[in-house]
Amino acid sequence: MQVTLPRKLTTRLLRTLEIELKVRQSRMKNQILRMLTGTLAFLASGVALADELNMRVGVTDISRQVYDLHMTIFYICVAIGVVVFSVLFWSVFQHRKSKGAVAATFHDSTKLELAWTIVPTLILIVMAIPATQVLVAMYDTGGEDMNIEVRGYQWKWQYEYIGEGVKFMSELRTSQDEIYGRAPKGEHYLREVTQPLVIPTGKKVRFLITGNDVIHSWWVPDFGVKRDAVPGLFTAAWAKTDIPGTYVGECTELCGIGHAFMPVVVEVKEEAEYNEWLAGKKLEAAVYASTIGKEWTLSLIHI
Ligand SMILES: [Cu+2]
Repeated sequence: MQVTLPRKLTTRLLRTLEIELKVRQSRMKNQILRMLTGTLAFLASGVALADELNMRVGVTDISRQVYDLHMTIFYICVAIGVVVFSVLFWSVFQHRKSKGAVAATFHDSTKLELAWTIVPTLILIVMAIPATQVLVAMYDTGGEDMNIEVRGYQWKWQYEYIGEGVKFMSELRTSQDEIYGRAPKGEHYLREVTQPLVIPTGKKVRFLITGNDVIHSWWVPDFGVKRDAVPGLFTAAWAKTDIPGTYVGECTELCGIGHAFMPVVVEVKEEAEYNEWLAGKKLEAAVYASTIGKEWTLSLIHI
């Protein structure tokens, strides 16, 4: 039996259906938009966080090369990850049990074994080329404009400007009260020293690094320099930058109870400013040297 609805009712019904459909479509659109915005926000925050957590670019040519190498290797790893996981998930999905997939029984495939030996070897060779170039540049310590001996002590650094007669200790300046919680921690807590190492801009500075008692490690991330300070051995590193500023690092070889209390602070000054500083230090050294072997009398002390 066929029921014929009155024309008016049919039109109203159709209209209601049309409105309902439009409402649903709009809801779905909103939902998709919300999902897309959410995903984009998630990705953006991920990128911002990754940028914050990523290795710093630094201020020397070497540190920039190290950063570029790090990013190149990172992108290669991401590409490998995408390929491997795509194949993995595709295989799991394509050969699922519900589709009636039956496990293959073959084993040993010479072609496959050759492929997964040769391809990773080639990838490693591709990675080794830029890595070797950076290492060679990093260890090219010749042609320097000046030499500084960096000597690690438990638990401070000594810097000696070779040929200049300037030598001083760089010790932690943070107070014991701050360390033991008897006073609020300052802005530069554990990252401040009595006398920073000072170097000029635009000069290739060679660091001759050694240890006096145990193994320390001299690390300035912004220079791309990190070298063990081993007693009885000198290792060389170098830095050259055009950007004045204060760069902080730390000892990175567990060297005893005060390991956390021997930061490295390097001040890079414009050449004129550096020369002025060096002249002051030389004067200080001359005054100090003049007191050695001097015979002090009571009348002198009274003056
Ligand atoms: Cu140390």
